[in-house]
Formats: sequence, structure tokens, C-alpha cells
Amino acid sequence: HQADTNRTDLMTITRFVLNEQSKYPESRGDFTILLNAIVLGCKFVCSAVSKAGLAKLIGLAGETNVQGEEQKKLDVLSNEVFVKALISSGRTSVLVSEEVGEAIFVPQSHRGKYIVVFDPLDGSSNIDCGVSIGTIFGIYMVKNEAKVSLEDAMQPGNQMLAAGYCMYGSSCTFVLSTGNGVNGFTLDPSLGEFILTHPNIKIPRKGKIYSVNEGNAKNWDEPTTKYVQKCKFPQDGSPPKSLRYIGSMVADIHRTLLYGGIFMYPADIKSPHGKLRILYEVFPMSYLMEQAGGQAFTGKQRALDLVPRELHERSPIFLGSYDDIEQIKELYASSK
Ligand code: AHM
Ligand code: MG
Repeated sequence: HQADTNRTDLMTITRFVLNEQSKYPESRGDFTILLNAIVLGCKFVCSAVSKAGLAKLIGLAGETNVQGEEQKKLDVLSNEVFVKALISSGRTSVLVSEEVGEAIFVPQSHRGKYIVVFDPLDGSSNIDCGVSIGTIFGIYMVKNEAKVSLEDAMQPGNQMLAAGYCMYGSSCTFVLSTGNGVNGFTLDPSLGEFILTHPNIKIPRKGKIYSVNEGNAKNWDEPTTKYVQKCKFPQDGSPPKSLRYIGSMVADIHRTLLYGGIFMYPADIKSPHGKLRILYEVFPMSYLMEQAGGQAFTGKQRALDLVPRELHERSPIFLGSYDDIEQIKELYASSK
């Protein structure tokens, strides 16, 4: 009768996080409330994304629709939903969003002890053709609640308390780590709840897939070039790796977590710092990778040890299976 029990005993994301937090005697439910705000934002975006074509939500920001109402681009809309939900949770002090140039300081009346860095809708070039896109977020603790400053949002990734993403794909999948491994939840649209479907995700030790925008190959540095050459023409008798590249970080990372392999956005001559943003792309995904048993490397160091100097700073990044990242580390070490 196990099946019956499973069907009525639903492990929702809220229940899961409440269980996890109850291990800390000082926990008072603040984290759960914060997470609920993020989950609400994700449900909104999920619903908006699935109706994007229908609702003509994908027009240019500032355009007006037939009713004369102002239309907002999906990424602008998503950003607004997250900012409002996070502020009204009363649990945050500073927000950093990919969509907003400056850090957002929460009004005094609504302040709480957390900092949230996020990309409300990543991979937006994929919206119009219906390819998977996602939301990425990371959570820090304010250092001193009486003296909140920009510094609080620029802590190194190794200070993150939690990170995750939500992928708007064939299903809506929420992947979360609060520092005790990685767990995946799938939205049950009939319940409007995220249900635990991927407990304790561990990335395979070594993978068969590499993922990179190879159109930039002409401008790559030597270690990246050598690595990709090895993927295609392995010299050690192993079969060549498959190439998969969606161009949506959340979808590429989700596949990498589940199937193993390597995802990279390296430096190149044209973009010496790569493309991806440290705070709300590189850090959260690096945190998840490490929590799943993989590694995240910048070409110079462990990604989570980076100390951001600017809000929207970029870094090259190599993320994935432990052994695959070891190889790229060796290539960088021997190119010095
Ligand atoms: P965006 O924040 O403008 O959407 O760009 C980030 C996206 C990532 O999701 C993805 O990994 C990368 O850009 C793809 O870049 P490229 O098109 O250069 O391969
Ligand atoms: Mg982005």
C-alpha cells in the first residue's frame, strides 16, 4: 500500500524546507517565508511563460496592446513580480536583479535579515521560440542588520546560505540547495504546489556531454581550445563526448546536473571575462554544482571564492562533473 501512502503524503517544497529548518533550534520560519516569496514569483513566471504567445506578452517593453494597455516584456514583468514579492515578504534588506542597474534597498518598514541576488528570467533570447528558460537566485544573510550596505550583496559565493533555480520547460522544475545537498521539485499544476520529485541530486562523477557556444571558438584561449579538442578527439581510448548547447543557462545546467558532463562559458579575446554574471548566474549555479558533488572553476580559481567587485561583474566559468572539471583545471595549470 506504499503507492497509496505516497499519493496522499505529499512532500511539498514548503514542508521540505520546514523539515530542513527544524534542525536549527534558532529557526523561526523566516527562511520558509522568504522561500515562499520566491516560489510565488516562479509560479507567476511559469504561468506567464506558458501563455506568452497567447497573451502577446512577448512584445517589446513599452508597446501597447489592442486595449491600449501598456505591454511589458516578459523579463520586465518577471522582475517586477519578484521584487514586489520579496519586499512584501518582510524578510529581505537588499535585492540585486539582473534587470536593475543598482542594488534595491528594501524600505526600512519591510526589512529582514536576508539578501537575494537573482536573474528573474534568464535566457530571454529563447522566449519567442518556446525554448526552456529559467529564474536563478542566491541567498545571503545580512552581516549587520543595523547597518545594511552594498557590501552585504557583494559577499563571496562561499558565504551563500542557499541557491536555486526554476526551469520553465516541458514541466516547471524548482531545484534548491540550502547547504544540505540538492533537491528538485516539480510543479503539479492541478495543486499549484511544487512536489519533491528529485531527492538528493548527485551529479555523475564523469559525464559524456560537453556544452559550450562553439561559435566563439576562434577567440578562445589555449586551455579551452585544447579541452574541446579532447572532447572530440580523445587520446585516451575513451569515446568522444556529445555536444549539447541550449543557450539557456538554467536548462544547460539542469541537464548537466542530471546527466553529468561539463558546461562552460569561457573567456575569449572579445570577452575576456566571459559572459555570465558572477552574483546571480555564476555563484548560484556553482553552489548547486558543489552541493551535488561537482565542481565550479573560473579558469583561475574555485568559482565560489571569487570576491565580487561590481554588482553586474562577469566571470568565465566551467561547471560540472568532478572529473571533467579536474581535466580543465589541469589544462589551465599546465598553460601557466
Ligand atoms: P541573458 O541573461 O541575457 O539571458 O544571457 C544569459 C544567457 C545564459 O542563459 C546562457 O548560458 C548564455 O546567455 C548563452 O549565451 P550565448 O548566446 O553567447 O551562447
Ligand atoms: Mg541572465
